[in-house]
Amino acid sequence: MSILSETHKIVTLNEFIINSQKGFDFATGELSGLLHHIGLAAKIVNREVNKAGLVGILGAAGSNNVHGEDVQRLDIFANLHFHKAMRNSEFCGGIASEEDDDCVIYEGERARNAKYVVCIDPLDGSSNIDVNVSIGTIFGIYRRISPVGQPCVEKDFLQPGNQLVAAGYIIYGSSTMMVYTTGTRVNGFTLDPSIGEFCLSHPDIKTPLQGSIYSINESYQSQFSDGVNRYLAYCKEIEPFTGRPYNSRYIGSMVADVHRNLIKGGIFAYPATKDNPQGKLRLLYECNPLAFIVEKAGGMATDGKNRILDIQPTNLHQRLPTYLGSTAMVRKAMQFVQGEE
Ligand code: AHM
Ligand code: MG
Repeated sequence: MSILSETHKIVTLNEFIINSQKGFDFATGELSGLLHHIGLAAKIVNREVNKAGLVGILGAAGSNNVHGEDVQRLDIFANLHFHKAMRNSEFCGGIASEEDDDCVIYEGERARNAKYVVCIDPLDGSSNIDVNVSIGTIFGIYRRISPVGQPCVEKDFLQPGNQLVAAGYIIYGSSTMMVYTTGTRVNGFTLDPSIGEFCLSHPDIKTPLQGSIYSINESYQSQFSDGVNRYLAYCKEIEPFTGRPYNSRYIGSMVADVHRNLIKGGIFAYPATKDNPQGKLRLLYECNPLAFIVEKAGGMATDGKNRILDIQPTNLHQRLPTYLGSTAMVRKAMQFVQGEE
């Protein structure tokens, strides 16, 4: 007779979402429904990302494929499918997406009565999309502030990250993972393609206080401030007691860089440059959701001075300098950026 150990029980994303909801007496299931639909869209996008290498066979973006269908760019495809998923969930009043100039407000009674709005970068890491390097989806979910019963408005999306109800990312990499938090623990689920389910693989992720990886595009060195350049020199100094020199790792897909550092410990930075005084990354759908996750895993996220999650957005696509990851490393970087080192 063999006994199946409790520890080997497979927990799927949907089972996990439903079980988590049971912990809240007044939960209506709407947030659970949203998360379920995000997981569904992620699987559809994952299927398409996996086919990206077959472009020569299936047809390049912008052309017709052998079936006479339009071949879409993957980022447009991802945007469309996350829109579809959110609209079909009936729990989302609208989306602010990197792919759309304005927020998209859904019509109809269910959308007017929906409690939540979503900020999303449907497919981040555009330079890596066509070359088989990890890319990702980033999302943040807010409770709307406009009255339920009316269409959502732009100010529903312009909330500081400290108001996030849930945030997460999907990484399409050597395996596909969804990592999310509803404000307590950060949990990671790996897609098992053989059964088509995300399965709990990384429960209660905690990021190390101190790591040994720094992730930054050093080719902008001539455009960084003196403080940032002094910090880069510090990362490369030989100082065995503090684990330096740190390892340089930069994929150019924020989700992949942040995910690796979250697990192993490290700092990810995209500072201001002379050409882009606000950096490159977008507050609403890149920085805030990842800052929320990093903080909930025990890390820290700042623009060099202020906590990212406390910044009041004024514009859907606003950018900001970003430093996030292991708390001790981010603190040190801030000292350099602020000229204290
Ligand atoms: P994107 O939204 O056009 O994909 O740009 C965001 C990406 C991030 O994932 C990544 O960290 C950064 O851009 C890389 O930019 P750079 O090539 O300037 O280093
Ligand atoms: Mg992006």
